[in-house]
Amino acid sequence: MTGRLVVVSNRVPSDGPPSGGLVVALHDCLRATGGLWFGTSGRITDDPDDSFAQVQGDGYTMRTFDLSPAEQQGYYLGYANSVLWPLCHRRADLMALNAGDYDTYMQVNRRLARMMAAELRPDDRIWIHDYHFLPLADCLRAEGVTATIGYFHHIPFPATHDMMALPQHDLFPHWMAGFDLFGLQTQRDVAAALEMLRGLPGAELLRDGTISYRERRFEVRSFPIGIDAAAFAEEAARIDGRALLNFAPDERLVIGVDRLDYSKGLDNRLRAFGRYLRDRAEDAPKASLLQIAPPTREEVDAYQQIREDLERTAGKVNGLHSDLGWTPIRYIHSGVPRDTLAAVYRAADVGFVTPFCDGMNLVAKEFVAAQDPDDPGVLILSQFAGAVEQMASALIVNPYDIGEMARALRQALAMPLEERIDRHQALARGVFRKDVAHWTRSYLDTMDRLSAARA
Ligand code: GDG
Repeated sequence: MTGRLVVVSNRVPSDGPPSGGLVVALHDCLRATGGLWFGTSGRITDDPDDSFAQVQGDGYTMRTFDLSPAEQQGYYLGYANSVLWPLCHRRADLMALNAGDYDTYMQVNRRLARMMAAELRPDDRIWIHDYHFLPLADCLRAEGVTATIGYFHHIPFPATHDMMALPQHDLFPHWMAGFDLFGLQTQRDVAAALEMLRGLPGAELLRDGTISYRERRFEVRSFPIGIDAAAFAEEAARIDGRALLNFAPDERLVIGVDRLDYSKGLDNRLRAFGRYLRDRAEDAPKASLLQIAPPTREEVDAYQQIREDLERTAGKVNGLHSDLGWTPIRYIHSGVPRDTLAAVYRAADVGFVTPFCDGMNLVAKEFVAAQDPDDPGVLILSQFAGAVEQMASALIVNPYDIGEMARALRQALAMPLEERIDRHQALARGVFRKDVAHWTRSYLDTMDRLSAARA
């Protein structure tokens, strides 16, 4: 075991007890090993200085920094969320390219590297999270940091063809090479990354799986993220979700839970549900769709249309199919507390998870963990969610094919108990074994192996 664990993520849980799988998992690791957690404070101040505020965590310390309004715009809303996010989600057409945003993104990464370098030790293990900080290792190297640095990309790795749409595409491998370990969600992502590197002058894929590029060597591997399945299952069984929902006894429930993001395939999902209602036989179960869709990144142009589209589609379906006592789509445009969410998953007959493109998709895993094993619901899962590599026993659908999704709903709602149990058991085995603790352990063990090999 080497030195301290140092985590970097865009936000840190400095406002209160950590919630959400990833944050809790990182919190648990840091508590066990002690260490530092760097990230933005969430405060936008006119003239932020080059110093961290210190927030005491449980057994570790958080160091937060403020952003200026221009940094929030260029680094966060601009390059990270209006360029890298769409690029990595096969929506290069939505990229808002703007040289100034790229410069600001680099400035924030350089500023953070400068501030961090003063605090780091050579035996630290540094674990950087997500696309906000792709160039951070390279910037830290420029500050003379020699410690082992790992990165985890929570979102998909872009296909080589899409990557060419990024004006800085030639820098991407250079950023990757600043890390010792470049972690991705799936085998599919690893294949995409290796394809890009294979064609690159100066890059060599060595026999042992490492990549040599210019002066550096690094590894690209997949570490599919999990959830804290045991805790989530316990939470789900605590409250009666059906009582919360005020449903008719014979009414069946389909659930969708997503940030309101164009990558999540929400409009097609609502259309597929409408198609199911249109085509269902007289005696088919009466099903309602509860779609929980809290808004995100509302300041980004590409997000403004989604809400309108969804409201229109939900209105159309409800207009066609509602009756005096029943509204088939319940659409909630705000977040719900985590314990309510867990209970509602458990009460649902179908988990409807249909993104066009998703790094992993934790909702699919949460839905499975929350089910009653003796009477489980059925998971319908997009072939384009990273989770599909581990969840072959779900009903796998193409989120562009409305008819196929409608048929999957029919199949799920009519599925006999025995088949539901078989499928659920197979899915639950993976979700409980490959939980978030397994994910952090396997990532950090790989980092330790790399540090030991370099020592
Ligand atoms: C990124 C990648 C990858 C949603 N609504 C509410 C709520 N949520 C929670 C869910 C789930 C989380 O938010 C969403 O996680 P996802 O994995 O589905 O998607 P992203 O936010 O896009 O996450 C993704 C993930 O990073 C981890 O690596 O899987 O592919 O895009 O936990 O439950 N939670 C509460 N109320 C809500 O209304 N409490």
